Amino acid sequence: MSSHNDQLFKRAQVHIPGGVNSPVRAFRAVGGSPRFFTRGAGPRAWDADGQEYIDYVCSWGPLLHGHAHPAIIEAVCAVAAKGLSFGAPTELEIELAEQVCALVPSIEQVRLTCSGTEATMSAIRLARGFTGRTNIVKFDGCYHGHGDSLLVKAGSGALTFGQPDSGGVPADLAAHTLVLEYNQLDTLEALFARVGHEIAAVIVEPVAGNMNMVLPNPEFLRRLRELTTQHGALLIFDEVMTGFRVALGGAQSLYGIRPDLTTLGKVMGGGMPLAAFGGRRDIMQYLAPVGPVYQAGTLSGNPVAVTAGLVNLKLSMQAGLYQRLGEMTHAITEGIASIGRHHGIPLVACSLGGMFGLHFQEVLPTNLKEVMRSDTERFKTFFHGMLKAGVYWAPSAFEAGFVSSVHGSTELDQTLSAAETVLSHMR
Ligand code: HOZ
Repeated sequence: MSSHNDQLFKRAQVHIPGGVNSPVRAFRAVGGSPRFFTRGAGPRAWDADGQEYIDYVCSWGPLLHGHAHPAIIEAVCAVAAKGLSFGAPTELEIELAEQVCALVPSIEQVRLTCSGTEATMSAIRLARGFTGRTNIVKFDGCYHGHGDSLLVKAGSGALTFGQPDSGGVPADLAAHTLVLEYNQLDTLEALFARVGHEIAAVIVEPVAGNMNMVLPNPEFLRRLRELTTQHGALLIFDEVMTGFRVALGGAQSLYGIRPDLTTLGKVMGGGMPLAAFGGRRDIMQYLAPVGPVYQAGTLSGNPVAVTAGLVNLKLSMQAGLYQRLGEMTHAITEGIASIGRHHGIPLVACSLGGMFGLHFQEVLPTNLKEVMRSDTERFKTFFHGMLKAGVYWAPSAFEAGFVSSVHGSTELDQTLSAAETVLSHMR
């Protein structure tokens, strides 16, 4: 007899392309039916068959304090009762803008959007408008949402499905996106020496999280800052994934780099559709209504989403939170990797704050080419074994994982014991 998940997946495919509203969710990279979730609480979530999972996807990052945190739910319900949307300003947006600027000092002004994609595509338009230049630089395997200019050699779902260059993106437009290898200095230097004066912006995930997780070489980030400054190009840090997740001040606070523009999302919205882009005041002043670069949104700054974000950030400011989160994430991921190696399976892990990568190979990759050496067949076996044991992992070898502040020692023990069972049978 097929499960409720199977039945729902079959039904979903009739009226929704692929049965999902975002491709990676379809489980195509791992096979089987996606889990249709019915509820979540803290570090756990339950599917349509009533199966319980420890959740390491955390809605792909936003749930820094787990599912349905009581403080967030209470605040969201209270504000929702007063009206869902006005299409006009509210005081809540000012509070969130003040909070974001205080926590991320490179952001002097900020504009709220509904998704990370909107934030990155708006940041690119703003950079082009500000500099009067057209070309942008991105890195192979970095994903910056699905805006046309950015779906070139993209990571995440585009990579999972082997289509890093999407159909429907005009070749003329893609030609203005120059792609380099992540963490590689010589090609970066050479490109800037050749056409630095034509580059509007370099956009980068300061910690890559859409080709699994890849740590930056600090020198790579430092040189990016120097070269962009020297050539009058803008440096955009895409911190949609890393913002308020690897540290309260984002990856830029850990690596000591001040980008010109930053994009944020995920944790900033606490699970609601909310994102932002912001940065230097002189650049942000190019935005309409004060400047010539247009950008808008009916639901931008939505009061319910902003409230969820405000409470999520407030919870994130508890003393010692990122220290504890980092230790827990490290214990879980290093624990799994060492179990793998103990059983003769090449497995390495990296983590920062509540974000992690697990690669089925001997050494930590530093760019996409190296990421591609991972054993995706082993990942599939691991994924399904863990799923069966009640541990929910991202259904792709090319996604990062996430731990919340409410994952505790019970989740650690249960996860490691599941990993022992799964990995010991995988040789
Ligand atoms: N591309 C997203 C993760 N990097 C997946 C979003 C989703 O399916 O919700």
